[in-house]
Amino acid sequence: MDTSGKTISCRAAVAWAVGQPLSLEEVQVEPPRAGEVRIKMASTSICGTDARVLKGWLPLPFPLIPGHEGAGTVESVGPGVTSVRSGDLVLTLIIPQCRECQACLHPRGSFCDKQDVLPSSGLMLDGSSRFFCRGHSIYHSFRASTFTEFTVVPEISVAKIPAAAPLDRVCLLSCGVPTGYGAAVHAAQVTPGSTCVVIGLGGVGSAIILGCKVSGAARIIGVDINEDKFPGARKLGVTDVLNPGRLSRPLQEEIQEMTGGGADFVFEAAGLPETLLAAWESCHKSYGTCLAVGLSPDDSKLVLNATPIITGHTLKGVCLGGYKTRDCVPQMVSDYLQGRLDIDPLVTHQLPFAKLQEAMELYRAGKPIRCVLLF
Ligand code: PAD
Ligand code: ZN
Repeated sequence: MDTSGKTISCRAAVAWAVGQPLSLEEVQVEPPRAGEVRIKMASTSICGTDARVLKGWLPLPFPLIPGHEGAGTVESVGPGVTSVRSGDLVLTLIIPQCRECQACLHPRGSFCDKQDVLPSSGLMLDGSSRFFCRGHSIYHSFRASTFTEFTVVPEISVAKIPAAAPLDRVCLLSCGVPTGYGAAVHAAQVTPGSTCVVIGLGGVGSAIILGCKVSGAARIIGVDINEDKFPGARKLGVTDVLNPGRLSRPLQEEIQEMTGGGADFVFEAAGLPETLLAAWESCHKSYGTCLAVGLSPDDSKLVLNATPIITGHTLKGVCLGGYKTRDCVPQMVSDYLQGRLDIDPLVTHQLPFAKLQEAMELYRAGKPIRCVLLF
């Protein structure tokens, strides 16, 4: 049946309010307007950012359809869309690339002005929503809602990927993997022989490990309060593990001693101000680099001692690996297809979309690195 130009009714997860369980509902998805793309989702995975949205740690308007890490097939496109057409395989992008704004035009800029993360309107670029449920207009999350059989996103938030890409895997390449891998390889430019620390060994932290390893790091210290994450991290390349809950002194003091004065690269991927401070204070004070990758709760503050700032270490924030997303994400999919980037170990769980509640439970229990939901 040709659905283009028509409103589609389908199943989606709606978060009606902060802290409430997700509710599987029948929703109406309007056709894409100018510069928009409607996607039939094939897979999505649960990213730490989604959990933060649902807990109210990020100020998004509710009710909303969560999710942003997804893969699917273009169902139809709105007027003026030229980069994809019906039938193309695509990934949704939490950070768009409009190729027109100051950030996009700058060689090092990646946080496109047309993003909807910080701050979040929950609406498409024209200020309206494409989702309806039981007579209510439903907000989008980051203009990338993926916990739905069909979604509408801006063309600038879509990465076209090769037709051979396995959609049940490459959804990870929509957010978590470029975020972590890019933080190590692209933003930090981890050097061979270096000592790296990764705080938070979830999907993003695991991708950071992949990036450190491929860059030739000699030592990778993995840090997590959940020791169930240690065996998987060791398989990916972590050489030492630390549980801050079992240390008799602050994490930064432990790392300073273990490394004889601080690490070359420290990645924060737990998304808390206290772990970010520990990460900063774990760097070598002269030449270390601290990468802030995790998203701390809205309005949390990072308070640094001002005097030692001058000693030479660097604090750098990085979003989606610092990549220009539409240019770089398809390249990562090609790297995966050609065996240069192995993301398969990161998919530890797979469930049908109908079992989203179970997947959320597994996430809350700290079980998966990534749980992929299949539509
Ligand atoms: P996740 O929940 O899979 O992993 C977080 C890990 O941190 C878990 O293994 C936790 O056990 C661990 N953790 C929690 N508290 C602590 C602590 N005090 N000390 C050490 N470890 C701890 O999430 P994720 O890997 O999907 O995402 C991690 C963060 O990155 C999160 O804040 C998310 O919002 C952020 C993110 N940022 C971007 C970006 O572009 N900057 C993209 C995607 C995710
Ligand atoms: Zn832009």
